[in-house]
Amino acid sequence: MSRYSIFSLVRNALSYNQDWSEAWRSPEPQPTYDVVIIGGGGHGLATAYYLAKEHGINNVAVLEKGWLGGGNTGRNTTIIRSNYLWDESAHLYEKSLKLYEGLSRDINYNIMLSQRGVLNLAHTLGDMRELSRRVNAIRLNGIDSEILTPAEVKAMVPLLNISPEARYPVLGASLQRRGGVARHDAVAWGLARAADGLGVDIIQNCEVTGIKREGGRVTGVETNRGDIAAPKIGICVAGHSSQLAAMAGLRLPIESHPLQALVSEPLKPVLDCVVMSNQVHVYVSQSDRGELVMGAGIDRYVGYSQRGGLAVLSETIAAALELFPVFSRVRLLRHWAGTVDTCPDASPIVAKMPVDGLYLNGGWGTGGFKATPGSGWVFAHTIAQDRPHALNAPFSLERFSTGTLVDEHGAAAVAH
Ligand code: FAD
Ligand code: PYC
Repeated sequence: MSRYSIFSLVRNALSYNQDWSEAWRSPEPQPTYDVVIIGGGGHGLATAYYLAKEHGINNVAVLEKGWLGGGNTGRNTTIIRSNYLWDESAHLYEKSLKLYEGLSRDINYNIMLSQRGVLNLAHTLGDMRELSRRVNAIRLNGIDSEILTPAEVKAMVPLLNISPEARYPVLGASLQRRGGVARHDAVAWGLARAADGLGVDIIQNCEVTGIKREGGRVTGVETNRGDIAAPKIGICVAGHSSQLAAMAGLRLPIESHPLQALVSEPLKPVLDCVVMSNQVHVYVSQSDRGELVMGAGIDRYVGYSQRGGLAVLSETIAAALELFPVFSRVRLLRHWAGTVDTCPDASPIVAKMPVDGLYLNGGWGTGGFKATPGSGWVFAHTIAQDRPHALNAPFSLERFSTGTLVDEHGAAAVAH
C-alpha cells in the first residue's frame, strides 16, 4: 500500500468517512419517469445501465425495497459460466460472459472477475456420456469446453479424492476454462455507480406495493414513498416475481424456493478453480478471503425464508467431505439462503407481459448471477424497443402454453 493510500485511509477513518464522496446519489423519487425498474439487484441495475448507455433512455428510476444487492445478488456463490446445452441458452449466457469479460473496463469498476475454470465431475459412465454430449453441443456453439481425465482433474485439484475406492470415484470432468467467479457486491455497486453517472435515479428503501393500470396498460407504481407514474415498468425482483406480477393481475408458472450456501473459516489458498458435482451434489470454490464457498440444491418446499433447513445444509457438507475428505478439519463460519424463482424448464422469463408497458425479467432460479450483464442488456433492448432481442425471444411467457420449453435442468447442475 502506498504512503498516500495509508494517509488517506487514516484521514478517512478519523473523519468517520464524512468526506467520502458517494458512489451514487440518493435522490427523492420524482413523480414521473420514462421507465421504472423494480428491484435493485444486479439485473435491475444492469437493465437501467444499458437503457441509458445503449438506448439513450436515462429518465429511469430503479426502486429497491431494501438496499442494493441485498437480495440474491449479494447472497449468491458468484459462479459464472456459459456451458449450457441448448443453442438458445448458450447464446444468451455466452453474451453475458462476454459482457462480463469487458465489464470492469466498461464501468470503470473492478468486479474482480477471476476466470479460474469451472469443473463438472463425472462419477459414472452415464455421467461421462452426458458430459461428452454437453461438451460437444457447447463447442458447436463456439464456446470453450473440454473433457479432462481423472489424472488431469487431480493435477488441477490436488486435494480432490480421485481414488477408485471412493464411494463416487471420479471418472473425468468437463471444464470451461473461461468460467470462474466475480465479486458479487462489486457487480452491483459498479453497475449502480455507472447507471447513476448516466442519470438514472437509484432509490433504496422504496418498496413497490401496487402496479397501476388503465385500459390494459400500466400507468405507474404505488410505493411506500408515494405513487410514481411511468408508461413502462420492468420487474427484476428475483424471488418475488410472482408477487409483483400478481399486482398486475398475472399468474406466473414460477415457484419460489430457498437456496442455501455456506462458507468455512478462511484458509490459505488450497483451491483455485470451481468444482461442481451433480451426482455427489455439491459445489466448492475458494473466495479471495480464503473461505471455502459451498452449496447444493434448493430446499424442496416453497417459501420466502432467507434461512433454509438443516437437512440441505448437512447433506451439502457431507457431500463436500466425500470429494474432499481433508475438509473434515475445517470449521463452518456461516450459512444463509436467498429466495430463488424457478421455472418448470429451469430457464428464465425475459419478456413483454400480456399487460402493455409491463416487462418481466425473472425465473432465473439458481443461476442468474452469471447472466447479470447479458440479462440487463437484452431486457433493456426489450423495454426500449417494446419487442424482445433475438437472444431473449425464446425466453417468453408463451413458451409454457406453446410447449417450446428450453429445458436446462442439466446445466443448472448441482443447484436444481
Ligand atoms: P436480486 O439480487 O434478488 O434483486 C431483486 C431485488 O428486488 C432485491 O434486492 C429485492 O429486495 C427487490 N425487491 C423485491 N420485491 C420488491 C418490491 N416489491 N419493491 C422493490 N424492490 C423489491 N447464480 C449464478 O449464476 N451463480 C451462482 O453461483 C449462484 N449461486 C447462488 C447461490 C445462492 C445461495 C442463491 C440464493 C442464488 C444463487 N445464484 C447463482 C442465483 C443468482 O443469485 C440470482 O439468479 C441473481 O442474483 C438474481 O439477480 P436479480 O438482480 O434478478 O435479483
Ligand atoms: O448456476 O453455476 C450456477 C450455480 C452454482 C451454484 C448456484 N448456481
